[in-house]
Amino acid sequence: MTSYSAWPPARTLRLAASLSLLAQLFACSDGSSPASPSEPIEDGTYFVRDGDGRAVILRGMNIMSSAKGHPERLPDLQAEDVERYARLWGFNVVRYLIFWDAVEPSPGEYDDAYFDKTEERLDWFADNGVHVILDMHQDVYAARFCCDGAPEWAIEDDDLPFDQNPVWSLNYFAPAVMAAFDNFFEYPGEHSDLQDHFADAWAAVAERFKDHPAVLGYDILNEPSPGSVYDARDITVTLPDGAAADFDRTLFTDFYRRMIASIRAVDEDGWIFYEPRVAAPANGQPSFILELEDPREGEPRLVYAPHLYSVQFEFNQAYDPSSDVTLANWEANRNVETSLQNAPLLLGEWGFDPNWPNAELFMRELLDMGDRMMLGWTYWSYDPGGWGIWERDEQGQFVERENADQLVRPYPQRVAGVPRSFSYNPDTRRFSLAFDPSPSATLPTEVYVPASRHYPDGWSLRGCEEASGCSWTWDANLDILQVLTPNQTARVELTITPGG
Ligand code: IDC
Repeated sequence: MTSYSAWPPARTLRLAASLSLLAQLFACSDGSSPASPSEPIEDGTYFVRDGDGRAVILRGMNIMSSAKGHPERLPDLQAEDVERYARLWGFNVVRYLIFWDAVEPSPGEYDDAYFDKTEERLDWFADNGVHVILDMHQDVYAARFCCDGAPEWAIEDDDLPFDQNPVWSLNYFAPAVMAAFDNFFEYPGEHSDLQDHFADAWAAVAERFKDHPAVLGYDILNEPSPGSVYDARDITVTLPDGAAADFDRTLFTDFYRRMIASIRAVDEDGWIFYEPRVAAPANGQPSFILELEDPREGEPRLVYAPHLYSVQFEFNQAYDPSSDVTLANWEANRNVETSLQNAPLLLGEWGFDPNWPNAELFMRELLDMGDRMMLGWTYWSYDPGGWGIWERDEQGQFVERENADQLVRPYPQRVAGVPRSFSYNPDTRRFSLAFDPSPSATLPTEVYVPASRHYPDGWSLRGCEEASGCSWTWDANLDILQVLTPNQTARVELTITPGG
């Protein structure tokens, strides 16, 4: 990662308490009407940038849920999956799940065998030009409580009861789970050693992987819960003067500051991703984390990485565009928070079952929003079937599902300047990108154009005229359009339309 600028040259890159409780929750939700969406982000600093200063738009998936239940916490993944991921779908990033219980199985002892096996997988991503965000995953604190995350020794649940709820996410309300989070976040507190261990575990991970060519950075903790202040209403709505908001501003912000410091002590260069608390923010509600600062020298490398899950869509297992305000709320609140945080955005998780009524419409609206906000995203998840874009046939072989054609679409992977807007219309297959070229750029702007998938009769490019000093090349193997705009200062507006 320190050698991020040594990344292979562009042209070699190949890349649910019971249901009734949930029903009550809707009664709690006033759906709080969205603030008017703010302007798209225009400040050039709100992008992850590569070693050449190009803005990088990150698109990919979470790999993978299967690791949670695996005895060694490894994903059901082979090298060939990674090659297909990059080549067939044009993804350039992965949010790769790692787990505290695998990293630090006993206090202060890190599992080198786990690191070695993780590295083997990271190599596959490097071989295919895919950036990796190491996501310290947890769901419901730990494996003991249904799901995944902390090691056994790091569970301080005050011996409170735990009765497993069949809906995994409702186990956050179990007294034992709430106590475990309270004890983890209270700092200084009786169990401060838990956070100290977690900070040290992150330092160990960063120390081990900071120089790995695939590793872009670290996602501090998946969907952290505020513990006992987490109220059923917090699933859908966040009140600015409520206990959850207070948690954001105090214990939660402090926690992030501590973790950032710990990672920075060993790695000055990796990008650090941080998420809002679990549930309501993903449902479009605000987060109240205070502004975080990056102690590194130079430009900050912090990325705000919220999730997006419409509780209404998931509960009804159908999308109702006339009443579901999740997307609009999400866009409005994230725009506010992004300017407060002065950080780029990455939508770290979103997903749903493609068979739910109106799933296609929801995906279209979300993808359009993602382009409008120029954000990176990682879909949940790469696992076959379910919400995924592929499945295994009876012989166990890979088969793409129909929703792949929707998820895979043109996007600018690297922009040699300040991206101003981009969009793709799946009906007309028209893609457009506007950016202000950087006069010092030597490497090209790169656009992923899934040619055989979306342009079987070819495509044409407009807006790159020789007379203005623009030139372009097409890499048919990688489906990458490279556009060079040396010495150009005027805004570049590229358009791709079907037909040769
Ligand atoms: C889900 C998996 C599911 C598993 C559950 C608990 O899809 O098979 O039983 O976790 O481990 C999240 C979490 C993510 C969830 C995902 C989908 O970060 O781990 O995966 N989700 O429910 N937050 C909101 C949704």
